[in-house]
Amino acid sequence: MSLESKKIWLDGEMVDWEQAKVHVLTHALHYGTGYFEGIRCYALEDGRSAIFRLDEHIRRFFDSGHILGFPLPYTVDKIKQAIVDTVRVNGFKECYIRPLAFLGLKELGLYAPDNPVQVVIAAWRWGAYLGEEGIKNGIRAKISSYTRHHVNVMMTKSKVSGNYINSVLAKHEVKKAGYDEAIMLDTEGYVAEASGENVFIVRERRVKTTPFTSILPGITRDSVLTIARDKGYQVQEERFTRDELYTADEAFLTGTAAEVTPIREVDNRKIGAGRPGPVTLDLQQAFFNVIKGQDKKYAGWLTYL
Ligand code: PPE
Repeated sequence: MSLESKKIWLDGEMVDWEQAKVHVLTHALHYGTGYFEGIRCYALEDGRSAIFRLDEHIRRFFDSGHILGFPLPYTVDKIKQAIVDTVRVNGFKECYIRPLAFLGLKELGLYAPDNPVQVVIAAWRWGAYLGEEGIKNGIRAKISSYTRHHVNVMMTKSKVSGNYINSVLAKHEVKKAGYDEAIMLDTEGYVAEASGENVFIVRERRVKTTPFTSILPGITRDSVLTIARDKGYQVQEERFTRDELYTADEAFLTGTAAEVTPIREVDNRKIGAGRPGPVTLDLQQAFFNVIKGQDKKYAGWLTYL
């Protein structure tokens, strides 16, 4: 992966990629006091490009700041325009977009109410997050020994930078053990989410995913739930246990970066036949059709460049 591009939007200006810098005493660097989004822009068949569910990502970006109490110092329209401009100025047909807001430079110490909230929007090319092979044939997951945040320890509906230490610990743990992705349990022992994705299971063609309680409310999760309902699948948002995951017919992950990635194995146990199942493949294909603009029913989810 190369993070390079021509320009990055920094505090209201387009600056050269090399110049998009902050001071080492920036508050967020010390305490994780930032929040971010991950958005994808896709090349469509007709030659245009479109950003997927931009309004929902912007809504969550503002929600994150509201929850933390460090609101964005811009309007929704300004941020939306800045995101579109960042993709355009870099000439990307397809890219991953990373808006980030964080407490900047003024004071250190936990109480720093007057530090500026700085905002960055960067974009780069990012292929299949869990690998092309993973998207096609499924990944091998492991339940992490690290528990997902308790809802009163971290604000899980806010995409806070500091929250991700928990994900980094889990991801490193399972990668070192030879697996592709970590699945984390909540403080009561139910399946919560993966290090950077939401989790779905399928049994007897019924689709189930974890409820909002302790997870990031994923926009891909919402898209897949909507598509599944529209296709007539029975859908439940209900918590489930680790052994229910083991005995599912199919399982998959959803996320902006990971898109829809099948899970073929959890803790060395095959899920179903050990390869992507029919419902997963059906939903994955439907999702790809939507993001590529091939399904007019969901055209409202695309912001054309
Ligand atoms: N849970 C977590 C913890 C999470 O980080 C993500 C996104 C999701 C669920 C799925 O949310 P959504 O993208 O709205 O469907 N993870 C982002 C960060 C990945 C990274 O490594 O950075 C992403 O997919 O962009």
